[in-house]
Amino acid sequence: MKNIDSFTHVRGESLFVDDLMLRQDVLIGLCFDSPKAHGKITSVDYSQAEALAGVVKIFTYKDVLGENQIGGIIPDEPLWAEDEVHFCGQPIAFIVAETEAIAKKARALITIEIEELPVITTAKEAKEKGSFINAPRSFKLGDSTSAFSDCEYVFEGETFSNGQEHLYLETQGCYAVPQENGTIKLTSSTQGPTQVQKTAAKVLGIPMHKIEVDVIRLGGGFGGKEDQATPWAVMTAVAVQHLNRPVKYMLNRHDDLRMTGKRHPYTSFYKIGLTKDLKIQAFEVEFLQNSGAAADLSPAIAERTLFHATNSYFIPNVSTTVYSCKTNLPPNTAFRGFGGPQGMFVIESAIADAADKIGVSRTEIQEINLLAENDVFSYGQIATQVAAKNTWFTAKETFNLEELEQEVATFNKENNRHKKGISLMPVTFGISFTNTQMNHARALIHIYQDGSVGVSTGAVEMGQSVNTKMLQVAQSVLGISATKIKLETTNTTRVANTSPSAASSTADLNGKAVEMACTSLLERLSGVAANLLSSEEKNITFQEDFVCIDGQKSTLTWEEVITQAMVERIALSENAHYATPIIHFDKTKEKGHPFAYHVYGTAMTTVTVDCLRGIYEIDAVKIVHDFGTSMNLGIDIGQVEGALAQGIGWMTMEEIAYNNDGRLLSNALSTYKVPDIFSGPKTIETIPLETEGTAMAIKKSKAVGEPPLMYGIGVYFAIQQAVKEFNPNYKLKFHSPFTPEKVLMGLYESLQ
Ligand code: LUZ
Ligand code: MOS
Repeated sequence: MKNIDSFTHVRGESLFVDDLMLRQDVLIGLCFDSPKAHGKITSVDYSQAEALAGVVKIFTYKDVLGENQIGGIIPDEPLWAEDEVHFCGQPIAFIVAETEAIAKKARALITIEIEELPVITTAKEAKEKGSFINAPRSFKLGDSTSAFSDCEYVFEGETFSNGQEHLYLETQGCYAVPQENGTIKLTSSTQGPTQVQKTAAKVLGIPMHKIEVDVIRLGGGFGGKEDQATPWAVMTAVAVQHLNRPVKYMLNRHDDLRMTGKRHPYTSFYKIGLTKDLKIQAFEVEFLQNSGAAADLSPAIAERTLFHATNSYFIPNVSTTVYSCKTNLPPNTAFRGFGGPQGMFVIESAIADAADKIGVSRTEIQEINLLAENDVFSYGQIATQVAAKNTWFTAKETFNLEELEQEVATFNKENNRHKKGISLMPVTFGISFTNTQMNHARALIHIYQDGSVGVSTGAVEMGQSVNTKMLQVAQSVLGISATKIKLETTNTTRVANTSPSAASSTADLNGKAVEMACTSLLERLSGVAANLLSSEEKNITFQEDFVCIDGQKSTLTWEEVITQAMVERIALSENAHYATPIIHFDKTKEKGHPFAYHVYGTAMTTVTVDCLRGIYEIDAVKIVHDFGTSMNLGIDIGQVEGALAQGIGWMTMEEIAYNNDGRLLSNALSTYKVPDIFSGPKTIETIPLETEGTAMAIKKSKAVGEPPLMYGIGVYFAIQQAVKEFNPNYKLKFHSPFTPEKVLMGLYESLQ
């Protein structure tokens, strides 16, 4: 089935926040944010701005009737700064005016005095100064300290992976409209409608039932709208509470880039120990996460880093610790992979380091240590239905690795201007919110009396095609044609208390709820149909809009059964709740079974480096991916390709830069480069591994959103290998992104 949004997307008819019909009395909001990264606000003068014709009101923390607090995991973030600022771009006030032009003019008229305090921009410096968000977390397996003494090889090193801008096509924004009796309807571009509702209610000091959040779809989220869609929505809500007029706020790209957090940069220190036959016996890492100025989702992201610190490898002795370091950057936040990629980059770096120093190939070490059935992860979960080796060896064979290595060796011997590198990148990614209590969802299904069906869930459509998958689930259970089913907007008055659409789990959680609700409806309708056909209820199914007896199509239609159900006063609506079984985690022991299952895969990457200019091309990325039994291979392969491109961008060209004063330098698309059609791989090939799948996944079709992002890490090591081919004196560095400048430096460092 095609993505059900494709028709309106290509015609430009799909609706986003900015497409909504506005009420005539709408006002426009705009944030005034801190020009300094850290300091005490000594004075702010709004008088000139307030005097400007068309400015209706300028809101500050003083206008908050509830709590001036938007922190989720830790309550450490004000909606609007009070007497201190902690990052450049921190919201201080919210200008509401008749037009955007007036609001902008007003913003320029606000003057502020800040007594500056010392600015920390790096995690290392924060650690030195003891500036943390919360206490560190550690996972332990075996005894790494003693295991190192039995190792033939022990290597230590440092890695850095930079942040990443989400660059959703649709920027953050919200349209807030007063309803009656103090109720406010927010149409928000959020992955977490309930989070917006809950936070708005708290800040406004009103019950949650007075806030209705509606989400049509997002023009991309990638984690950037899991937590950070909230402040803008809450600001518009506060304004509506005071003014009783609709207020709209869409951030322009500059404001969005400056004010929102990104993927967390990590500085990490590793120690890896191997036996003579290259078995990794011990692995220790200290992760320094650059969390920014407030917690946001950092503690949860730090946790996912620990969960993925050994990637697809079994290591018997592991000790990992993560520090969430408080700095004066915008609070960093969820980004596809959620700390997992940062963890995996370190183990892959450690392996590359070891291989280089021992004088063996990286793939040899990787292959010997791949995870096998019943191996234990450092957090106590036993690996089952493991496909690490299966995807690895299938990739090697299907893509003729040996032959390719020969070709590349020959190429490198014959060419000096260009060098090629190859890498294999295995990925093992845990599926479920690591916070067990978030793993639940609901669906509400209405069958209308004409036989058409409306499906509501907590799933937010953000381009990942979750609505198409929900439709497929409903269709397959009910046995009716797709045209009879409509996916409704995600709305907190229809489906309440939702978890954000995140953690790759949205289709699983919401899909299971749709499946349950449809199954209940089907049971009722089978009874109605059985009566009409004087048949046994257990022999009744529906297929392609007709009732079947013992699998034989009858002439009785879906619509006729619905008509009869109405006559018999049978309920044609159903609500279902799904909570992932089995999973649990004990944070006091840091052990448990946090993931419903894992997704596996292996990518093989070939690159060509131009050794004169330092630029490179990605010849091909070929992937064997474990989809389980994919319910929509077109959509799933699309997810693999998109995630891969995003992972490659993170590893190669997307370079976030803040200056020492904490000001974002890469604040536009002229200074922040993302992959385009020219810089992407020349070839991407994705082969589904034939596996049975798991009953924990919806229709045995495994979660696909995040895992493939980490295939992009392979590109880093392929480039590194090519640089080393040209310059044997190059000392391996693990400092991403591997930009052409860094490649060029590497090509010519210490070169005689
Ligand atoms: N969000 C979250 C996530 O709140 N918890 C998670 O475990 C997670 N994992 C991936 C992406 N978003
Ligand atoms: Mo996310 S990183 O919002 O799944």
